[in-house]
Amino acid sequence: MARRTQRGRRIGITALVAAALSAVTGIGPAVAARTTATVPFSSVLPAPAGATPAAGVTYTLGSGAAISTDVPDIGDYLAGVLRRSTGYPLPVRSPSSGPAAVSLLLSAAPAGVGDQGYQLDVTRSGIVVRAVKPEGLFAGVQTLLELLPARAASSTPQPGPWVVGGGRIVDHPRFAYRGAMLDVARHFFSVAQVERYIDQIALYKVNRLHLHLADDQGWRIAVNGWDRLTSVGGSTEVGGGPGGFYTQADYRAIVAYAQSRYITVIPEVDMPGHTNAALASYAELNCDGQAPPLYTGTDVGFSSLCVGKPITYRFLDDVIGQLAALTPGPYLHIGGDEAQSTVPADYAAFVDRVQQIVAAHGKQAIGWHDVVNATPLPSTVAQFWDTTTSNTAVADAARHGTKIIMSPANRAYLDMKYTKATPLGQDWAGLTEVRKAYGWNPGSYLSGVGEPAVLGVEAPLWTETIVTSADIEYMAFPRLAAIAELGWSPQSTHDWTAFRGRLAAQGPRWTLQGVAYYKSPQITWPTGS
Ligand code: NGO
Repeated sequence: MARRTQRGRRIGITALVAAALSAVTGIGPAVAARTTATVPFSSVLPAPAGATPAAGVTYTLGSGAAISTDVPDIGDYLAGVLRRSTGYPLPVRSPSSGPAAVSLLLSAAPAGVGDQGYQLDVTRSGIVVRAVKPEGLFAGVQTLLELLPARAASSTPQPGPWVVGGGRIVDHPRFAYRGAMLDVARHFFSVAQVERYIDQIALYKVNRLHLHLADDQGWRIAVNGWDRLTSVGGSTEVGGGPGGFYTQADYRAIVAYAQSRYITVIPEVDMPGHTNAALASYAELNCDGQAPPLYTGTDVGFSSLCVGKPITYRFLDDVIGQLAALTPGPYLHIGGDEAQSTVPADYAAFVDRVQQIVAAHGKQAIGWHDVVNATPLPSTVAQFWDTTTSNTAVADAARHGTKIIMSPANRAYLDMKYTKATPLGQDWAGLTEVRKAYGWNPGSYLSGVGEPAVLGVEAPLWTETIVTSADIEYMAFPRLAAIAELGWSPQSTHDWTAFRGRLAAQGPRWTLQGVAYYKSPQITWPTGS
């Protein structure tokens, strides 16, 4: 009995290795098990700007491998991931203590990689990542992790060998801003759930996490002096669940965790509309002095802060001031969308005034593109979220210097259903299968908004129908990877067939990581993923 169990287990592991290898090579299990096939450079997602494989050259990470690094935290991150899957000790040390299997260096990177790029060399004697800045080094580490066999993504020890194909990758992003947004207002997500998502998006070189912290259904961030925002406004969510909120300490923990993955958190408090939770918490914020009831439905456009009352701006100065103090990055998002309950003149006056408050606290405002109907400050960024490919007001703003973040709802919204049969999500912007999410060019999509006006791309996940981490993952993956690639990779690499292959290679990794991704029939997922 014991022998049979033992044998069964051994067969299980062999099959797992074969499946993992066949996953990355496309070779059948019987062949894959006998080869030391490496992950081709063409599997790296997002596609690098330049990659030159060296035929016949490989490097094998052995049990005695060490990591030397100019940035200890990045060495620890890499070692932390690989210790779990390899079971090797992987000591992390300074480059001054001699050569190591993996070197992460802030020296001698080609200038062309800029602040966010890197160069990665795999030779017979080791692996070297070079960058100008730590964020570039971190991006290079993500590429290295993708070049290791898929089983490196496992959180439990897997059998070697850990072979990496030789060559050089010189890589840098197309856009500086590559974002994901999570709506924690419609449904609340805990610090641990947000950190889980941070870990997942970091793999694809996403460097901004926009948190939608307040909406009609919930206020999710503690503001000193305004306790009812969270005790009342944070007490429910869509469907009437318990809601929740972040203390400022919780929020700092999210910001620090994101920073450790080179991701900047951008907080959003939506205004003047989408404010029922605040209006329900404080009667004095309402023009008629009456607090409305809490709201747990999914309608939009029915609430507005009282634009004419001085207390509105005292309130916003406290909110924006405290958020600014919690935010190391340059941006605060002020929402500004769907203000159907605010007359246009009031809306413009309100947005103009709020931009000044943001500036007074040392930050730049981002607003949904509706804010171009006010007078954007030169520093204000507009986030395009419509389903059209032309918008005169946005094009005019871009012509006058406003930078644009591209989140077209019918391409980049992760809450749209994939197909009619998708159990989660909405379809107001259409159905968005992976090919549609990938098939557009952020640098020319919106007429009159050319590449120089585009700061980057962002994939928002609104959570009217999203309740668990598995729900997040089902809607985000694989589409988040598509938007991340549009943000990072040069347009010259844009190719659906090649992208399908890169995406397929992620399947076994997501499976090992326990990511509940959507197995789109548009992708040929490897067996066992
Ligand atoms: C719209 C709306 C949100 C919804 C979302 C759902 C924007 C910017 N405002 O996008 O309130 O949650 O659609 O897809």
